[in-house]
Amino acid sequence: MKKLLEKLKTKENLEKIVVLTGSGISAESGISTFRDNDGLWNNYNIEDVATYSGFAKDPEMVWKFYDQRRQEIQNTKPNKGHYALFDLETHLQKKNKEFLLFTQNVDGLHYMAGNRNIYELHGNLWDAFCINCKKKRRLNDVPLRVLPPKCESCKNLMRPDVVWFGEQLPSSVLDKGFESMDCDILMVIGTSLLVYPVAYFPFLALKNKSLIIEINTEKTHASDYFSFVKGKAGEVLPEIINNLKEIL
Ligand code: BV8
Ligand code: ZN
Repeated sequence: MKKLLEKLKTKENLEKIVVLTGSGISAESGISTFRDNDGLWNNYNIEDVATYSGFAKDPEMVWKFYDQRRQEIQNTKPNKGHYALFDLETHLQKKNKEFLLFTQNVDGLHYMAGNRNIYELHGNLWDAFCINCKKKRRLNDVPLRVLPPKCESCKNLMRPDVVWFGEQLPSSVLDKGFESMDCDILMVIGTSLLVYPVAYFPFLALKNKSLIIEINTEKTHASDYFSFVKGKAGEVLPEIINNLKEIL
């Protein structure tokens, strides 16, 4: 942390701060990550629950998986790591500087913490859309009364509004992500950087000479290229952001 704070002091005219988060930022809110020991992918087979073919084979089972996660998330709230990012966005807005938050998370906790300039790269499990007419719907009932939910207009099957493996990310968020990697600072928080194409983002920022601050409870395959801060997001983010606010 000390080395990072020294480095920050040398930085001037910082105008654009970008953040990329993964499930690790929600861990202290009590939401399971994917690849930690107690992670989701240890208890479920990705093929069965996070691909279109798994959904087509057994929509009810996939809906149970997502409804189970919505029930887990419903009783949680943002943690200090989320609120530190809200604090940063508020501060940068007052200074007329740019702040963009890209998240791989589908839990909606960044919105709950008050952030607004959010790009949900992998969708949001509070929304669903019809596989036939694409009509979208916000899912407010937790748990869902009818599983799997049907489209109110054409009575066809609804699916969770998330990006499954093998599905393209919406070009609106993906293109915005790629173009935003030309920034002064990129903060990479709580992600194993194992899912593509999002895992390319920090390397693009590196090419653009951004300062990359990685916050994680353990080193990832890319940490040696970044300013790595070992720690829980909820514990180290507030201190880093307080120091950032002094120079922004
Ligand atoms: C696509 C959505 C192609 C729903 C998810 C190269 C290019 C393009 C694609 C690929 C490629 N190589 C391989 C692929 C295919 C695939 C892929 O990346 N596979 C991987 C596994 C190798 N990619 C895709 O399929 C993507 N689609 O590119 O389509 C295409 C092109 C043209 C036409 C058609 C298709 C789609 C990927 C999106 C998949 N959907 N989820 C849902 O959530 O259920 S991915 C899933 O992984 C989640 O979204 C999750 O957010 C994401 C990343 O995981 P992390 O967030 O990083 O979580 P993880 O548990 O791994 O790590 C947590 C980290 O936090 C750890 O490092 C831990 O140490 C740390 N931590 C823990 N506690 C804390 C902490 N840190 C700080 N504080 C703490 N307290
Ligand atoms: Zn429909």
